[in-house]
Amino acid sequence: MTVKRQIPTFVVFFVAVAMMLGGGISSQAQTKEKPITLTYAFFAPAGTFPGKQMTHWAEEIEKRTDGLVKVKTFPGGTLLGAGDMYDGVLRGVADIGLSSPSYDPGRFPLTSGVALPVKFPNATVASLTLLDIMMEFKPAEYEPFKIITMFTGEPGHIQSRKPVKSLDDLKGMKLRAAGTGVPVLKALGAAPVGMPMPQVPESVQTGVIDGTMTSREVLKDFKLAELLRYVLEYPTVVVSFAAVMDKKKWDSLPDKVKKVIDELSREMAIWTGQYHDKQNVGEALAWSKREHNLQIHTLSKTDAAKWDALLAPMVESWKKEMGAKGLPAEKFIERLKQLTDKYAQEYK
Ligand code: DTR
Repeated sequence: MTVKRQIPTFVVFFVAVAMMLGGGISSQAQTKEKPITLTYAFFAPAGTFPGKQMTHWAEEIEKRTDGLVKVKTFPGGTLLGAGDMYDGVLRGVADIGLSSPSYDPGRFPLTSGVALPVKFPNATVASLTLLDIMMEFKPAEYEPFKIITMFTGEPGHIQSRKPVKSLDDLKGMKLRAAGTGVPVLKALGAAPVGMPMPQVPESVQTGVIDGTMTSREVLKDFKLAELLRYVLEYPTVVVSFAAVMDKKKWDSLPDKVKKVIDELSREMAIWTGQYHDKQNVGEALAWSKREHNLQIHTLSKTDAAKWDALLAPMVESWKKEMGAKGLPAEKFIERLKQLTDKYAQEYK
């Protein structure tokens, strides 16, 4: 009997000690924060400028949170592609997704206003204008998302298999653009096809398209200069990029992590614009001339004015179309111009 009673006492004692120790350890573990891992998906390769932006962001986040946040990047469409990126983020396939709202102007109507022919001088000015205007207007199209950052490339240029020197050369030419660039090509008389960037190299190779209209670094970064030997020096419209997170995921993050992400938002727009404007495009053009004898044609002033006149009505018809949807189109364009002028002074 006594033995029987002694054993439970012993057990009780050890259990009590274990609980105290365990309690101590677990309260220590509570003060030491649990690491957070964020997954970040992008549809194109890591070596392209939006991909470099993603890597840079991941490194900065890890550094600025003292390693509390780790970012796992998935470039090249390994987790999500251009078409399913934003829905994939909402489904929780990736925590953050980087894609191009310009591929789907129906879903991102107000963002499409940044892709009008408004003559941005470079990618940095367009990127800051895009980010600021979205922060100010807070359009419903981003309702389920937290915007991590936004940026654009330089205004698109026509890059083609055969030289384009006039509207006649352009007539009926099968040129690819992001969705928002399609009306531009149509107004100039080409036969436009809307298509995400990763499909372009194969479509050029198989002759589905005769060229593309986008930022010129793709000549090197997607090796397009092998087949597209001609560039027209006539800057058209930009393509926008948005990296977003699901809002519920965002709400679950600690305040200090949110603060780091928020402070990086604008920095990334500038960093990406500057890298693209000052290095990326120039290197691609030099490489394309050296390796593939790239030819650049410039429009005469009179012709450029003629082309401008063909594109000008797009702004008014966009305003009408968006106004009819109840969007603040007038104010948007007015503000877009103010911001462009402001940043053009700063980033030449
Ligand atoms: N969104 C592209 C623009 C583009 C230009 N360079 C890259 C690099 C990686 C992905 C996309 C792009 C367009 O469709 O024109």
